[in-house]
Amino acid sequence: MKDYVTKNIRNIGLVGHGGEGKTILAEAMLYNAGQIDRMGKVENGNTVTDFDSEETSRGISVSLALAAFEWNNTKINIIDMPGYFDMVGEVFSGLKVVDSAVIVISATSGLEVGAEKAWDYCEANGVAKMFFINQMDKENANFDKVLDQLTEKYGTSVAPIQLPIREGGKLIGYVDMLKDQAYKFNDTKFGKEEIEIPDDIHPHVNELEEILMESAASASEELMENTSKTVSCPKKIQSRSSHGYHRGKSGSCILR
Ligand SMILES: Nc1nc2c(ncn2[C@@H]2O[C@H](COP(=O)(O)OP(=O)(O)OP(=O)(O)O)[C@@H](O)[C@H]2O)c(=O)[nH]1
Ligand SMILES: [Mg+2]
Repeated sequence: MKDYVTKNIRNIGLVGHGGEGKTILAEAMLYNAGQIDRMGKVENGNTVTDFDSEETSRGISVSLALAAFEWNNTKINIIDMPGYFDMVGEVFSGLKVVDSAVIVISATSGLEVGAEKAWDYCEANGVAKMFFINQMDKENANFDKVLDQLTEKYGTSVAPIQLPIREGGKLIGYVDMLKDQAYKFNDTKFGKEEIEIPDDIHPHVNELEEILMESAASASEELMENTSKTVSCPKKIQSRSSHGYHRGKSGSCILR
């Protein structure tokens, strides 16, 4: 891999309750970035980050593992950490070296104690965090329920940056809240096409946009002063809310 200057390196930890999909998320990131040709399976013991014999025999992560890929000229170092409590020492070690963390939550089981603990450990270590709501392909996935659980627990510091679009119980695309744009998946590799935001979720998007602005603004005084100017101008939210996320170490967003 080539050399990168510090500003083009990110160290990101994957944390959360056991079995929510951290290792498979790491695998999907590596695949999407072109770092691996095919995605492995935890059950087959052939993923990049679950490789030692205990992990492959038990089907769970036992120790933290590092993987790296390039995305938009930035080197992303991913540290996949175990979710089961017996291995919590690995999480403490991992959080010492990351700048930010993704707390992975299943859209079927919702907010579990392991995710709550991960949030607390990130707070204790001053690590910026975002939630990734995973397993959205499952029939009983319930994004809104998980979002409600998170806002109830963590207030307006949590705001969605992507919303799922489902049709007939299947995930068919998403709304990028920062770009104010909807996408539908298509058959090409990683393929997606731009679509209009569906009518049934349009009011929801407007409502959540305001929460997103408030959340970003609360992480930065400068943004707080400008919030009223930006709410009516969604395209500008992107740079401003990312700025708020990076400035506010406790800022958090929902990715999917
Ligand atoms: N359908 C579906 N299954 C998933 C998804 N993500 C993970 N899984 C499955 O869930 C199981 C657990 O996934 P892992 O990636 O090992 O979960 P983990 O969070 O890394 O688990 P620990 O490291 O042991 O805490 C595996 O059988 C995965 O194939 C998903 O998005 N959809
Ligand atoms: Mg794992």
